Amino acid sequence: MSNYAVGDIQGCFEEFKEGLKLINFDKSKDFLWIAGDLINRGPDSLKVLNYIISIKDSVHIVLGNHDLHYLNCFYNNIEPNDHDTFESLIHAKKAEEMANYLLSQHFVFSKKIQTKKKVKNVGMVHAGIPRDMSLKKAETISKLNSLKLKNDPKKSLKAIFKNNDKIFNQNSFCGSINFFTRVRVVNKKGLPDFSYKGGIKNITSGLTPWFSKKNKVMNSLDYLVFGHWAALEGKTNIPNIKALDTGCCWGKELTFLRLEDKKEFIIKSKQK
Ligand SMILES: [Mn+2]
Repeated sequence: MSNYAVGDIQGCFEEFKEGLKLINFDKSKDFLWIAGDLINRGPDSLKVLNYIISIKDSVHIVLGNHDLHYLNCFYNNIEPNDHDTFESLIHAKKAEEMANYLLSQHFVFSKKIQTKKKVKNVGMVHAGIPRDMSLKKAETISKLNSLKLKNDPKKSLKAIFKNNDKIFNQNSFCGSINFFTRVRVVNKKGLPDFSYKGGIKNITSGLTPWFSKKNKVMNSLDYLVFGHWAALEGKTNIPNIKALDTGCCWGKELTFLRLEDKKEFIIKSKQK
């Protein structure tokens, strides 16, 4: 039995299937951790989501910004923009069921896994976790957010994308969801600057990657995986925090990581 984490699939079904074959994924005993942004930008969002639902008892998912954007379009009848590639998902026969499946997923997830030497607690988020937020708090907020989303998807999705908080509040529904699903860099106070999308080298002064200072969440975790930030090319320079998005939908790679021994399995992208 193994646990494999995979970065942003973003509708890259062929690469995803090739990866599952390479790791010899067995849904009867393995687990697949999916770090969000399952869909959009790549060519086969519908196939990806259908397949994931077919192995749903063997997957752990956290939602990403693209998943939420899709849900917002679906529930609030918003036209996808020119770069979006989830049209087929919106008009699919089982669209309601698939959207409902996404709505039930986490924002922050953790689980204990058995490695050769000891039991390790591993966490997963799509983008990042505020530096002074404990794991317990992050998971509690994540659960409350999911309940609110499920309870009234129309209204709560509208709220996320409108984000009416006057001052950023990492504990609020909108603030926490935006941090968990969109953060890359933060200012000296640890507050997110959502406009920066480049790599580590060119970060404007006064801003740092969200993970670069001590993160309270790591007091309760041995290891944390996240996606979202393809420009990192898989590197954070921090041994127990791993960036998984290696830009498959941008023509780079799809990375699978076996959590027990940190072995990486890499699939070359078929996208241009
Ligand atoms: Mn993302």
